[in-house]
Amino acid sequence: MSAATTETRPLLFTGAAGILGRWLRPRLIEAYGALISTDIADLGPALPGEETVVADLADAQAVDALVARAGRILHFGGISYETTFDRLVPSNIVGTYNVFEAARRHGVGPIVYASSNHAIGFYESGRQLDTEVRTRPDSLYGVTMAFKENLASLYYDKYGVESAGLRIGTARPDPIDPRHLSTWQSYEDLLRQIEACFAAPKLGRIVMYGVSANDRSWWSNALVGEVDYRPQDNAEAFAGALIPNGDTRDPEAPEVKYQGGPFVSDGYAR
Ligand code: 15L
Repeated sequence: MSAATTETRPLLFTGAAGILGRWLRPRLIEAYGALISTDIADLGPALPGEETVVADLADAQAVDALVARAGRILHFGGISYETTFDRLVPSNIVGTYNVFEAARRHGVGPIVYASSNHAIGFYESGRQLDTEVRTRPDSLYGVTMAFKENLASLYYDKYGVESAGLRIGTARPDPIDPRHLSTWQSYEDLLRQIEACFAAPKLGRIVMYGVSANDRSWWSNALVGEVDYRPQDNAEAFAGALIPNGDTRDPEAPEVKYQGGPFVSDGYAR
């Protein structure tokens, strides 16, 4: 699809009924004009400039019909927490396959998609990671995020579908836990990163960390030259309130020792 078509057709946004989705929708309309928002859950009233479609990402035909009308895709749909493999497969694995396969078939792209820090959550806290490290999932959910990254890699190398995977840390209004001093990404920075990805002349099959400019960040996007993401927020502003007496957590507790925090300790049995 030509760059002009990419920009004149609506942006397709999956996962639009989620917490991040609801915050992003009006801002995406402001940035990109027309938006098709989809989710398996109720999307609420459509905003001016928005079309809402309730659809299951595991339904290949429904996804195909949505992608066929889109210019580019923001794929945030799926389960964003640890649960059973049976539940994760249709939502995160089949759903992501359906999005990429429809994009390939219709020549739609690029795709910016949510991966997660839980794809690398078994690295130790404090270890500095660049975007070339191998995945180290901390949960079945994290495995599905690594799957997305691998699928995106295949779809670029074999078919030329361009994408950017965001290994989102902790996207929320404010950091509320000592771990978030490293992992936090403000909503505004997440939007800046999405916009920077869509503005890049070429994405290839990049993966980036979704993180603000935190003094205590473990993650670097320095190797990703394609995207001009300049985060403006820094969790350090909350350090005095969160750890007034310094970090008193047990450094050997798995949720402290490893980057993935509670996703690591959930079921940890070593
Ligand atoms: C995630 O991937 C989750 O979707 C989110 O709810 C947080 O738990 C976040 O990671 C985190 O690691 O803080």
